[in-house]
Amino acid sequence: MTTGRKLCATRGAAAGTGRSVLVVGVLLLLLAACGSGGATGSDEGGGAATETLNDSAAGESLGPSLSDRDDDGVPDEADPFPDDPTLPGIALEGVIYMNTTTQLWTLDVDTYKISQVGYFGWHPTPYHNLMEDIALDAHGVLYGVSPDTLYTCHPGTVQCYKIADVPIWVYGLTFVPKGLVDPSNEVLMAITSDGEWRRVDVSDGKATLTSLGVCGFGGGGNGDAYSIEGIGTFASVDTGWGCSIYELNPADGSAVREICPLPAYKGVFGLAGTGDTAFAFDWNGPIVVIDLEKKQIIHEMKDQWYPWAGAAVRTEQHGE
Ligand SMILES: [Ca+2]
Ligand SMILES: [Ca+2]
Repeated sequence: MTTGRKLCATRGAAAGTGRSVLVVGVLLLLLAACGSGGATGSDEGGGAATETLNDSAAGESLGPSLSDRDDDGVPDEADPFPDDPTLPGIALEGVIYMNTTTQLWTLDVDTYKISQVGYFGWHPTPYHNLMEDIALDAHGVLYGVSPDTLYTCHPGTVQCYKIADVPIWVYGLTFVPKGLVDPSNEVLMAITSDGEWRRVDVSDGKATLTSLGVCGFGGGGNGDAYSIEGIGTFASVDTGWGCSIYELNPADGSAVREICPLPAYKGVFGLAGTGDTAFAFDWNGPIVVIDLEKKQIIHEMKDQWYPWAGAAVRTEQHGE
């Protein structure tokens, strides 16, 4: 549905109900103990999982426990399925994940090779939904948002399980490391159709989206954002004449600096990165590699036509 809505040049008009804002704000307690970074086996899980994220895992402050009672590498507080060792699955470290509305892909940050992981499966609803964007937490738990639902998705089987209803259309989804928005918790943030930077909190299967400010400089809807501990928070912003990559203040979404305008790209709906490198994924297919320090494009991949809708990378990176 309305697959062109996120085009930078048309976002304002395509926002539909205008000021209605879809923000998914899920606060997850993410403790420092990151898992081993193990690969997500595609043969894992996806089976008889709980179909809705329990509230204890999403949105509520829990005690400072490091317990991982199902021993799957995801602490209970961050585990949507704390008694199921097959879910939620752990994403690879040092890998960019990106999505179309129907498929999950990965990008090797060294070789730039892209690989299809698979088609999203939707639970409990049997019908197809459309994935607007994805986000990864510090533990490698993958989340995704459709026009009306927040999911957690196994990054190997690509089966998605409903967490909460989402009241506002989300364009971009990212976790922000602890200490930036919340002093002790990692926080899920959304960029909504009106360009607001919103915290996502989940309770009783409902997502509440609380605006912390306007994303970027307030120039309308935006594409995506990512945030990595010790590196920064970055977003693709609609400047009105094309997209541009900005560094954001994660506390309120305001622009810290413009890094690299991308006037040739009108639909950078996916943004992720590693170290000093950002990867911008355009709705029309191109992938643009940007050096954040040199503030310039260092590589462009224009030979593919997958309609990128979002991207994600873990908020903690080790040994990169
Ligand atoms: Ca666990
Ligand atoms: Ca589990």
